[in-house]
Amino acid sequence: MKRLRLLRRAAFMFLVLAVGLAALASCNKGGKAGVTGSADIKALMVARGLTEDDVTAALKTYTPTGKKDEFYLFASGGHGGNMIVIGVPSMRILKYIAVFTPEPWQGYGFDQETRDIIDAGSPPGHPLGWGDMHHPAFSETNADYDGQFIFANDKANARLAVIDLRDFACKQIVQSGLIQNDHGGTFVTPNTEYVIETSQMAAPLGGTYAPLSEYNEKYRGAQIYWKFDRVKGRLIKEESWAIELPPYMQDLADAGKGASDGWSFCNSVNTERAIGDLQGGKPALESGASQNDMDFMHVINWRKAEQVVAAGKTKTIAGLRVISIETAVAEGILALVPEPKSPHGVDIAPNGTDIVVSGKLDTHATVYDFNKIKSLMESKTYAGTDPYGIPILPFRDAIRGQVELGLGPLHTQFDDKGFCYTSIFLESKVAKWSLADLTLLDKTSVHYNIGHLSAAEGDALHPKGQYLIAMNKWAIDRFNGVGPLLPQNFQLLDISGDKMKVLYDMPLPLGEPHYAQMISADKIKTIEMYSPVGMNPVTMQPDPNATTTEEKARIERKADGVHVYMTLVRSHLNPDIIEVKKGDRVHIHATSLEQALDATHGFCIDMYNVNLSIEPGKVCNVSFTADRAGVFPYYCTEFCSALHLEMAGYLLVKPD
Ligand code: CUK
Ligand code: CUA
Repeated sequence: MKRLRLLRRAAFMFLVLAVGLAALASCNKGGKAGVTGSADIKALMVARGLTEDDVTAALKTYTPTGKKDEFYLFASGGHGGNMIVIGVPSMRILKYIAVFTPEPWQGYGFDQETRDIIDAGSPPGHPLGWGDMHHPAFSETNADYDGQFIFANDKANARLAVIDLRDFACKQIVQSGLIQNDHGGTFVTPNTEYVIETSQMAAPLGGTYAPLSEYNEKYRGAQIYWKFDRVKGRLIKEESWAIELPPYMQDLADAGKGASDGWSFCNSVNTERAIGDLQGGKPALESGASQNDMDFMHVINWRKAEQVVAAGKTKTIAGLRVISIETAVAEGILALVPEPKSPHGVDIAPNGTDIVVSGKLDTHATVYDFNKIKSLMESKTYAGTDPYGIPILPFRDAIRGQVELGLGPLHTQFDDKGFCYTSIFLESKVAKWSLADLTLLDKTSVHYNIGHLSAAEGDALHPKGQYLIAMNKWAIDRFNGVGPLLPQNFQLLDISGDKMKVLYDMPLPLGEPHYAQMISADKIKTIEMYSPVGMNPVTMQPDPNATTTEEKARIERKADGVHVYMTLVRSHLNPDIIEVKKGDRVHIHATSLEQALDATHGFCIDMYNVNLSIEPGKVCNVSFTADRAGVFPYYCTEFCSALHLEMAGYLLVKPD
């Protein structure tokens, strides 16, 4: 590993040199005879107003044509509902992965299979058109990213998505029916046994009604442990379960690793159980929820909870097995630890024992010691219980120490050298500090209002260091104006030296990313096409409606309508004429016969909202009712060949 890094460093230095030399060469071409390259670079720097720091940053990020990035960054797309894939250090956008929101380029939400994915996570009869993606999480093996899957939550509709990293496509969306929105998710256990989802706003479990006057008695939070079947690549609700939590506002969570494997940790705010009611003359939620000096971290022994579930000590709500608070207390699997003022992030350090919590209204990061928490629970050393009978551990005995970082610390990431990086929201800064001595080492400004940050594999067992992305909420003055709705600003920081250095600004104009995870590029093994021809991209199995050779292309009239078995290959669609009667149900089964890299075809029918993306070897199925008579051209939407414009045909809908 070290060797590889050295080699990479050497390659990088060579690249820096090569870029420098190339720059010199090109400068010299136009320059006067005898003028040195460095003089020309100086002139360029003056002309563009660049400092030496700028040029160094450029050399560290510039990625010439054909060269690839060292890392992938997978960022949540916030209320854009999609995931954004970015190459690091170039900060080039590689893909938007459609997840909770239909996306026409990928045909996502337009063919039957992907429409079914979105609908499967929608409440019955209420198809959802968007989601609010917050926290992506890679699948893990032994607490390190394995590059097979990535999960993400939809805070608005309490949904989880499964994305397969073979083809960068969403394969499943689930909704539990237990909770009404989620925030503490997704987090995976060290071998992806479970994907964890936690509610934010308390509500009666199972989606039933109770007035707010019964908030303390009837409203509840919950943490759901979704069982992941890695072979099938699916979350299995029947094998999943949840643990009921008090009506505090559960916030971020993290799964233990190493020494703390088998445990999970979840922050909360609003232990005051405020409900707002401004019209009723009560304080707003923001102030009602900020009265207590301490809120609570929930500590859950999920390995033991699993046994409680197996022993049948659960109640079933919305088809999910739920451990009640009483059972959790009786079984000793749930405890609370006080946390200073309105905590937000909870992050388990690579050593598995340090738990870093930052309070939005506190200036410190607090480092809890898992071993202390565990022995306090084992010896039943409590400072009291909360109104629901949950034991509260003594704060001072549970922590290893605190480090003063600044105003509004939020989230923490780790590197490969024992350093921590915490986002400081109110100061718009990143703080670097030593985990061993709890000392602040460096602070650098970012622009502006940083939320999450993401270091290379920075929440895994073996972080990679080197790069960090500051995910800034506000861009303010960084870019050319685009009207009142500004992009977010991702800033790339070099964290390989003693001092952090901002290298690059990247505007992100699609939703509001919250968290992102960065993975070594060599861990991602994508397929180049669907093979053999006729694959269903959702099941990754041969599609029963595939048309694997052009000879089999045909139109069949069946009891349920007209079935068109279509093939696409450069540069024609077969059949290229489809004749139906007004009112016919039409089913198109389109197969790409291509097996060439990047030879994607699209398929659309004008005026019928039919739009597919048919990558090499893929099958798409779409059904619609031909309810308007007329002549409707159809065509391939991807410029696939010189005769792409001729890749077209007619749908003729005869009037009755
Ligand atoms: S939350 Cu957005 S800044 Cu949803 Cu992870 Cu902290
Ligand atoms: Cu196929 Cu254009």
